[in-house]
Order: sequence, then C-alpha cells, then structure tokens
Amino acid sequence: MNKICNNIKNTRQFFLLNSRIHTFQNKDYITLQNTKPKPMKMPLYNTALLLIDMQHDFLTKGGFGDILGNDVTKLHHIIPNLQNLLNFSRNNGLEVIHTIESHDSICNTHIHRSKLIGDRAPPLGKRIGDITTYENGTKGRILIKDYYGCQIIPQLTPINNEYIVNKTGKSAFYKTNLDNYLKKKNISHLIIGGVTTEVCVQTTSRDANDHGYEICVLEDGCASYFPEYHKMTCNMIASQGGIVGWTTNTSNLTNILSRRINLCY
Ligand code: C5J
Repeated sequence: MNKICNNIKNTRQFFLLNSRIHTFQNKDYITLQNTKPKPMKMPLYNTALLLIDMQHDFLTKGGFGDILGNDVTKLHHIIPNLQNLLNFSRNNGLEVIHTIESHDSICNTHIHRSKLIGDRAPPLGKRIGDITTYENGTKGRILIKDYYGCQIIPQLTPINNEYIVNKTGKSAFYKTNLDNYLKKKNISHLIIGGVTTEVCVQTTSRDANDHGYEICVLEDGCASYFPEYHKMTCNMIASQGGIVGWTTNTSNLTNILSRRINLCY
C-alpha cells in the first residue's frame, strides 16, 4: 500500500483536509460492495461525480417544475446527501462536474420546439423563456441561460475549476463537450446524482452507457416529483445484471472511499 501511495508517477494529487497529500494511482481500484445488482469496481483516478440540473428551475418554488404543478419539496431530501458527497469528493480530489439545463434567450437552442409552442407546450406564462417570480422574489425567465432559474442551488454551488455543462437536451452528452472533456481527463466511471431521476438523470445515464462509461446512479442522490418513477428508474438501470449500470447510496460511497483513503495514511 505504501508503495502505491509513494508512487507519484501517473497520479493525481489528493489534498486532504489535514493538508496531507494523498495520491491515487492510475488504475487504483476500489470495490463497492453495496451496489446493485452486484459489487462495482471503481478506479478512483478515473471516476467523476456528475450532478445533473440541481438548479432553481427544478428545485425552487416559482421555477419551471413548480409552475408546471409539481411539488418541488419532493426533491429536497437529496440535497444534504449530495452536499456530503460533494464535500467528500472535493476534499479528496475527485473530479466534479455539474450540468445545467439552459437555453438561449430566444430559445433557438431548444430541440423540441413543440414543447415551446406546439402541441406539448405548457400554457402561456409557464413555457421556457416566460417570466416567473421565484420564492425569494427574484424575477427571471424560465430555463434561460444566466437567469436565476439556471443557477445551481447555493448548497451545491460549483467552485473553482469544476466543469459546468450547459445543456439544451435531456442528455448531458447531447450537443455538449462533455464526452471530450471526460476523455481528456481519462474519466471512465461516473457517479451520477441530480434531478429528475426519470428525465435528465435517466437520459444522461443511458447516453453515458452508450458512450462507453461505467455509471453508478445514486438512489438517495437523485429524485423525482413522482417517487414511483424514481424507484422504477433505479430498478431499470440495475436490472438484467446492470443493463445500464449500477445503483447505490451516497453513504455507501463515502464510507468505503474514506476507509480506502485512510489505508493510505
Ligand atoms: C426535466 C430534468 N425534468 N432535469 N429536466 O425537464 O430532468
């Protein structure tokens, strides 16, 4: 173990809270035991935490999700879980990536015009680009880039060098630079959290799998306005021997990762 820790060739440096430097070696694996459908091997050096659309428009009263008639509080239980995992990832040097659904101000980027103006469009006043007032009194335009609704909630605000993917589709890979970025960083495994489980989390997870990534979806780090959809999505991902990937809980990850890191003290 010491040999691994001392070998800094091909390693990413991990600065722990106590300022001691920890290094994971390229291809340094842990095996997560409490993942479904079976234990998952995870190369720490090549793993990123991907947080999907934790922005006001889906989580805050007055935002898109709320004005469409959904109860946004049904998503809030995942916030402390993701905060823990995010802090843990930051403290240990895991790559962190955030996505935001956002469209340009004339909504030219939106791929499904029918959702804006066609048969599937919500009533006027509730459409992408319409003006809304959020619970703290801030006015903004729904899902339009740089407005309040496209800001990540303060508990999970990106810091420093964390990569932010602005996406117009439900998949974080659709018309974005995410795949290139992950390849450049040698990331092969993704831990995925965010909202909503059956829409952007599921679409991104399936697309990640099709792009060749191994994925682990966080059962207590994703949520839906429809809890039954959340459960079914997690079940589907891990079904048939992990047809799309694995699922687990945030505490399983932080527990096993901290044990693994402590081995290298
Ligand atoms: C939705 C998302 N639900 N982030 N977006 O439209 O899941």
